[in-house]
Amino acid sequence: MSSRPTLPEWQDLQDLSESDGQRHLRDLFAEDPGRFGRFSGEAAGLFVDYSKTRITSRVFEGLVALGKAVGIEARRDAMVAGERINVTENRAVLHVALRDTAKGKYLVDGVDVMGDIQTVLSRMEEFCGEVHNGTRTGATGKPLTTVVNIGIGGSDLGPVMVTEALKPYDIEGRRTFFVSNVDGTHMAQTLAQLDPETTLFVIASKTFTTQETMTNAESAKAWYLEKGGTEAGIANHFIALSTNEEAVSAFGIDTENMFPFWDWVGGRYSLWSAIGLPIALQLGWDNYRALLDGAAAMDRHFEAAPLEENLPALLGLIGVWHRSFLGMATNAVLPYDQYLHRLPAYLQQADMESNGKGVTLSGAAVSYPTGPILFGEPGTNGQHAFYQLIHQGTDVIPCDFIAPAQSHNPLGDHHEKLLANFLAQPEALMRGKTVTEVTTDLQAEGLEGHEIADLANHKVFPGNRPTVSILMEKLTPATLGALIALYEHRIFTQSVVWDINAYDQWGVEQGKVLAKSILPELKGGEATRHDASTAGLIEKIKAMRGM
Ligand code: G6Q
Repeated sequence: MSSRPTLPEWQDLQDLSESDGQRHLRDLFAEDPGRFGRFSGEAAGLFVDYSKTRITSRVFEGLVALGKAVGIEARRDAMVAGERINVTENRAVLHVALRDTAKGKYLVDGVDVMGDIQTVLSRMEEFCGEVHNGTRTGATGKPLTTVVNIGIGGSDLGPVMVTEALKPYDIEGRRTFFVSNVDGTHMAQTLAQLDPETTLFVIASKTFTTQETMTNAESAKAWYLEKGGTEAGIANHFIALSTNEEAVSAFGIDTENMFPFWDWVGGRYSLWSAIGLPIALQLGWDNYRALLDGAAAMDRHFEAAPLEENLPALLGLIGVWHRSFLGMATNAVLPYDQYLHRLPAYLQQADMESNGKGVTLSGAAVSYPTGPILFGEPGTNGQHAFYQLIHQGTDVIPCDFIAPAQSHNPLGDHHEKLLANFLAQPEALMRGKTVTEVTTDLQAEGLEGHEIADLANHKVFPGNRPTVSILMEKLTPATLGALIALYEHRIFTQSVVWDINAYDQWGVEQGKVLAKSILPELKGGEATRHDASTAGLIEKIKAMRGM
């Protein structure tokens, strides 16, 4: 059993969850005019307001005390020092090294990895330059204007999210497609939009063994050859981003055309490595570099700021408070920016794959809830869909509201309206609406007696629903980098408090194995032992496919 709940700091918070944790935010704001100033902060171009979360001064102090007791700072320093903090895979966790090239040294097993990082970054920069200026072309001499990234999970979601988020920075005339799903529809629909002479396929896979990616890569190669490409032309049209040189060669890509990264870069933390190449190809090197620099600015804040002022650490601690002490099981991420429409999907992986764990670092069962279920959609769309449950449902769902103050598309008063919603929702979720307020409103509408009594309870909003508001001047490569790093370090902080490993993913590995064993059976092979439901479904599918 995990020992965290035996810590006096944990027990103090347990006690506070019954008292301060039950206070209504409306009252806390009324009592303390300084609440906003005290519970907000700024770092790396992001302003973070956490005053509408369910904390009091005592809870804040209790959370910081817990953070110190579990050694957040020491674990952070161990991560940055290249210690093998991913204990179940015996790996260091050094995505911070990829973006802070100015810092000098990052060691793994006493060896400085900065030289390797610089070499790959320089190769990536040179490659982008050559593609952009036309010195690197397709086999027939045409410019490579289209990139198709073939990858899944961590080798897909980051680059997809970033290229969508930073569309205003696109190099004109360039297109990037992402194919992840093994469902042939994804590949077929993409291929239908391509010209083989101008397309560069980027095969992105840390292991270069992932079934979906290898299947899609083989289909892309077959298509290229079928459309008139030659074996020799593969070198012009296929490159690899991977850690597995042998498998890349075996696939038929010259390792000259492979951009490596290292086992200390986790898949879901890899957009800062060679996996980010499609981003740089679409946006240009300077914008990719600015993304890395934005993340590095947040890293510096995380590494230097005391816990009391450390935004990622505080958001992590508040997340633990909501999740483990107040029992809130979910977290909604609500970007009020259409360009951030893939952010929830990206963070879903970052958070749920990292902190969806039930045993401690030493393998003991945890006795408290860990990683929340994360979901989200851009505002204001979500308001017309699932916000109902957030306002009046029986579960309390902490929400992150994210918005840029300035729009890339200042069309009429659209942005003011967007921002008005960005502000109105957290205020309403915090305040709620009492029965007295509802009654007054209904009276003003001319209703009376039983009409009011029939409706009043339905129109009451309990409020006291916690939200964090994250503001930036504008969505730029730098602010996006900082935002992603803010979440990465928040997730890390939570894993330290929960005493779990945020950097392995045995559930994902299990999925990769499971499908492989059923595949031969679907192709007509001998059936192995299954439960009755799985066996029955296999037979049904075969029958439907005329087998
Ligand atoms: C990420 C996970 C997982 C992984 C994919 C793709 O942290 O490990 O999402 O990124 O399964 O793996 P490959 O890059 O090895 O193909």
